[in-house]
Amino acid sequence: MGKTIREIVKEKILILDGAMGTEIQKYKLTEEDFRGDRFQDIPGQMKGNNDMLNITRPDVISDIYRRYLEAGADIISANTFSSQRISQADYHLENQAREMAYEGARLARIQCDLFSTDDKPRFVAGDVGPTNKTCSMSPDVSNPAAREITYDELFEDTCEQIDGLVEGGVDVILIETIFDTLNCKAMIDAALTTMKKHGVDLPIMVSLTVSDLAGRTLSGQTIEAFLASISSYPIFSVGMNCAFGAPQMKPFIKRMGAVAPWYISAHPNAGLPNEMGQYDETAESMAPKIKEFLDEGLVNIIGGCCGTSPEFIASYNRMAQGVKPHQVAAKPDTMWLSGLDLLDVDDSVKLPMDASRFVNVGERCNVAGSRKFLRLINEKQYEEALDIARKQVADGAAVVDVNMDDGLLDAKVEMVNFLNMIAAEPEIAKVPIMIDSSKWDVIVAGLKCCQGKCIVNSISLKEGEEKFISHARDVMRYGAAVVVMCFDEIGQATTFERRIEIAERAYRILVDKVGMNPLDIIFDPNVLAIATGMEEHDNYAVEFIRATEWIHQHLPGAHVSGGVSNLSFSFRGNTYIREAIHAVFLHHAQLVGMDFGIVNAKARKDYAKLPEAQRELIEDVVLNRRKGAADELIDLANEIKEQMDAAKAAAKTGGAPVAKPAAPEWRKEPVESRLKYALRKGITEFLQKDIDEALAKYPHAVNVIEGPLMDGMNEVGALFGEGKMFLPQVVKTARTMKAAVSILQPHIEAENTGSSTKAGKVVMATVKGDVHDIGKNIVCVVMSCNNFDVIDLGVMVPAEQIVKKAIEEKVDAIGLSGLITPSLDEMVHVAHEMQKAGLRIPIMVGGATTSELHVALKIAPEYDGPVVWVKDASLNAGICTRLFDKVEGPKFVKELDDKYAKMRAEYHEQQQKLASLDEARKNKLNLFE
Ligand code: THG
Repeated sequence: MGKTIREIVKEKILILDGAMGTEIQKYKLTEEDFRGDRFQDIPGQMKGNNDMLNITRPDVISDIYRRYLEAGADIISANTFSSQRISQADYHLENQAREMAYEGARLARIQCDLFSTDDKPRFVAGDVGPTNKTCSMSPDVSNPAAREITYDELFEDTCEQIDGLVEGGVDVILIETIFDTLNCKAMIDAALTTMKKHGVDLPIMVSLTVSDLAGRTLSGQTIEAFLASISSYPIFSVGMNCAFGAPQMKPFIKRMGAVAPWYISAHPNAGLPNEMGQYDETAESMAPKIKEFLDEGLVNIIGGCCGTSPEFIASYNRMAQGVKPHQVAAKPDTMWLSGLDLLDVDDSVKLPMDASRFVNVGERCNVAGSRKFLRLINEKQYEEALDIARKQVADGAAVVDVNMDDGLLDAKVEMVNFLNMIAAEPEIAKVPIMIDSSKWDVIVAGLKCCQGKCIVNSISLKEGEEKFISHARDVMRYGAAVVVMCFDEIGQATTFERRIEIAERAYRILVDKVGMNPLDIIFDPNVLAIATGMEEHDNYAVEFIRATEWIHQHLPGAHVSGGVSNLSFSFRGNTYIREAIHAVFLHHAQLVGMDFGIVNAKARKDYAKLPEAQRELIEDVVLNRRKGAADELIDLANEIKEQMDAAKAAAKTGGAPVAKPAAPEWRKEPVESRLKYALRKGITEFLQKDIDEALAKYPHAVNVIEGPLMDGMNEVGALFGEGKMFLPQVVKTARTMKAAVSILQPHIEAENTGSSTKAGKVVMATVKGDVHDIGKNIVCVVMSCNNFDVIDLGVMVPAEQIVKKAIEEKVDAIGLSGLITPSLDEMVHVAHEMQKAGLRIPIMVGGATTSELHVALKIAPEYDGPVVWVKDASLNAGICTRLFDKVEGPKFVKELDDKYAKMRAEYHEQQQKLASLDEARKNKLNLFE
């Protein structure tokens, strides 16, 4: 038996293969090749469905595998990137997905076995792509809670794919090109579940792709937040693929390698495709860039993505010989949580604990803990409910607790809806979520909505060990941390002894039986109300604090939390005293190891600033230092309340004015700046007021859109381009734009009575052969927000259909989108068909591989109407507005024509220069001939 991949990776750098897609293109296959005999009757186009070739042209796929093996690849990734129902639905081939996965793996197995030797065993990686759908973002701008796919659907379909892969004989599961961590989590879950079913334990490789210079995923997470999200899974390696190119990827791989406790992989593109959709890098030009990864000890596994070929891999293989692999980072010794950002809960400091390490968990998004929140949820005023979450984060909550347990609410529906809404609010979504419910199905439903690493609140032994273990396994399955309440079969622990007895028992089960990381455990030793008038309650806080100290000292790694506001229930209505009690309690509990607390983040008082006498008295009560203190505190509370009520009454009758909170700086700017700012930050609160003001200033309502609002959108586009904003923020600005437009709508309608108020009608499509639609969907959203009537034809749309729809609907323009290289040719084809059909409406072209040069050289010459390359999603609306304008439009078209003519001339001149250099070389003088 040869060595396993787990053994070999310790000895050397493993070589992964290169691109599949760009290799397939070299075989110049036809539609017939893709269809084979079996799939003659399937409607639509089949070409481009690469995974289909596993069934219809196994010879081609085997040949590519063989060539990568010859080049020295240790790992061959099966041609199964899209062998799952979700992607195959675009080709009406859902039911063939599993067969594609199985065949792709089987063919790779055969080739690898042919090449395997004892010295150099070859491995098959079952390749799992991210699908073209995202679990974390809404496809619908007017409904941020909507999802086009759920965790469960993705899980089911990936299970089927991995089932095929395992049966086909893979050695590794490679989940790659991850742009949404929730998709990734569902896929890891599917891999672990399916492997368990088959009784195998294959290594899981995870490979991320970042989509902006800020180093965030498309769904907005930083690299570190992503690592936290997957930190509790048994992963083999983590790394990156695709992205921009090797040099741009390097700093991100470094960041990963510095903290991730797994092997590191990198398989970059051969650079970014050029204006013509080709990859400029050659095996030679890539070599020094890859060499840096090797020399600096950054990787354990190296290979190629789009644009790389067996030649590249052969060169990587040569360079990697004898090079020392990356030294895997130690397991983190701190707790990692995440939202869009990482929350590293550093508990390495020795006692007494530094209070700044204390994690404030905002308590207010709790229908049982806030009357206002309950009312808002009941009345479905979600925007205002979100404000509560946003304010808590602004006030210092590092985690937000969400609880929807109310007899009259459907807690599960409300939890899912609210968490999905939070996901669209970067200012809230940046922090981790604590999912709080006494119903397990509500917690699980919540976990399936969050891409970050959440905290489950809570599990306990109250229903026995079996339930406890099963819940704990779920916590790990969904990659979360957990609050463990000190409850057991007997009931709630109220004494020191019972608290620590339960905590120790739970700890041993979680760590020894379930295999949970102790750092992911937060004990809650029950904060119970004191000063209730019943003597047996007087020692509750003292015993909580003692239990905290014991847990901190005896259960290594574990954290301690508590619902702080419970403590002062006897003083309801007297916020001042309540907060003073909390401050005293937290001071003492923190000193002995309480590092989390569910609190009212806004109302937190500073222990050191309490008046001396008050503090003494409260300390007597909290620490139960003397009899009668509680009664005195009740008297003091009443006194203070009277004083406060009197002060309030005085203020009302013209006494000392109550100071209003100062307006934030940006509110003092002129109205244009305010609108732009609101748009950029996604703040809707002042829109009505500011728009009213702008309406008085501008001659027409539409000027407000064209002026400040469009300026704001352009600014957003620019910031996104520079990596200073990430996608969820951009989507949020689009929603704000929509809100602004809907305020302006009635004014615009009133001004031009009779005429259509729509800015124009546009048909949008991702062209045939391409299934990428995230960019296009954003354009659709931005356009509709700007009052355009948008007809979205979806993905894989043939030219004929685009032309037909454009004529039928009498649209004013069409938008073509594409991400992959072959889409460039398809766009030329669409332009040609539009020309033939006599259309002359503008064509807008956008997407990652498109470029202005390609438009000038290839598309525009096919078509007599205007063809505009649109650099960013946010620019479409502005461009259309200009194009449709009677005065501006023709000017713009003229500018375009001139610009393209110039670009063509320059390009040809350049080509000629190159050609003549070539010629010159051919004609070089050879003295030795
Ligand atoms: N442990 C864990 N989770 C918990 C608790 C705990 N979750 C819920 C609760 N206890 C913590 N959260 C709150 C939230 C609010 C209040 C108390 C605890 C509170 N609210 C005001 C009141 O009832 O007087 C309501 C004020 C209002 O309506 O505005 O005190 O212990 N793991």
